[in-house]
Amino acid sequence: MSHLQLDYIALEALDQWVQALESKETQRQVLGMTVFGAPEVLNVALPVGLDARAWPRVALPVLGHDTAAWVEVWSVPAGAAAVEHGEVAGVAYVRFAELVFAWLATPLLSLDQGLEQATQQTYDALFNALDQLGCPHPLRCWNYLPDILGAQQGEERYRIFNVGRHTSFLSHAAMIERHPPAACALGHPEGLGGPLTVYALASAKPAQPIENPRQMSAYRYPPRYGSRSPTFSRAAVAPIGDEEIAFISGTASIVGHETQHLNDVRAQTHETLNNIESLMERFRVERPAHDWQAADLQLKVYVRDAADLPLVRQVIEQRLGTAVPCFYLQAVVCRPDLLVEIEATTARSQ
Ligand code: 3EB
Repeated sequence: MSHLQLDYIALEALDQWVQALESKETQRQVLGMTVFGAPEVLNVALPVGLDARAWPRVALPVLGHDTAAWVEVWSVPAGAAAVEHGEVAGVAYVRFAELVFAWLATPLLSLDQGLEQATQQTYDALFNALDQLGCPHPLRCWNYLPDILGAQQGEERYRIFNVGRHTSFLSHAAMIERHPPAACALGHPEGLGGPLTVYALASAKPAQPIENPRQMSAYRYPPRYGSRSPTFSRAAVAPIGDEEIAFISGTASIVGHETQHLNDVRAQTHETLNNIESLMERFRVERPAHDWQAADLQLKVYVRDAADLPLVRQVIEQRLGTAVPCFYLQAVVCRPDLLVEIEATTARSQ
């Protein structure tokens, strides 16, 4: 039985699905979940027992599937002990053995409120909470913010976010041992808002970062992408229980540091998959005990324009087949010329 498992469940099926998950036969329990859907579903009550924890809810529309929301569910075995949940310094968490799912949503009262400071405070709070919980190693961070490409005092908001995040990472450099986690940073589509939402998986044991030889490491990007570089690794492999789990960061059509295939969503999807395949090759070299294959991934795909979904899906199915679980959301990628971004993990059920 896999130690950490990821499933995407349609909101309407969540109640029954969780009951089956917790049944005698399956004996698993929810470590954490995040709801992704159109804004009107984000206030919907979740099944009793799950609702109390105020899980992160992110206003990104579901694409290509007849559900109001995808619920991203991380689960762990129930056998050894029950998960423990609580809050430290404004950060909500669920802990199980050496693993923590933690989240916080920082309200941005107006779009010109100091995003840099809000981001820095969010990450400071997260890092301090993880440290107090004895799981100081973030494996994977997810970031969602409104109007990511908008400008504030002449500066792009994603770049302002990067300054705040960078500052916080620097002041916790000893804790994270200069290995940034795998990550992604996405914006709500135009007209949709929300707080700055950050959630993370963290561990008592550090992950090994994996970089992609086809891409410059993001933490080395030249200043033309902002005064402070984005702090994330292209991928990370984490020892969890007796398994190794791969977390592939948001991956896009970037070679070196430059966007490829302007205005060509089909070619951008191919290039993104080239980058993911290249990372899988690095996994095979650096962690040869495991046979890392793209077919074992499950994908969360962010498409900027809903109308591009059929082309993106066609390329993914052509390259990886139809058996790879694939979940599509509409989101704004953090460069205006990027049309698609794909994140992936190997934490699959079965
Ligand atoms: C890139 O490769 C595309 O800022 O955390 C991908 C993954 C991207 C994570 C982040 C940004 C982030 O630069 C964007």
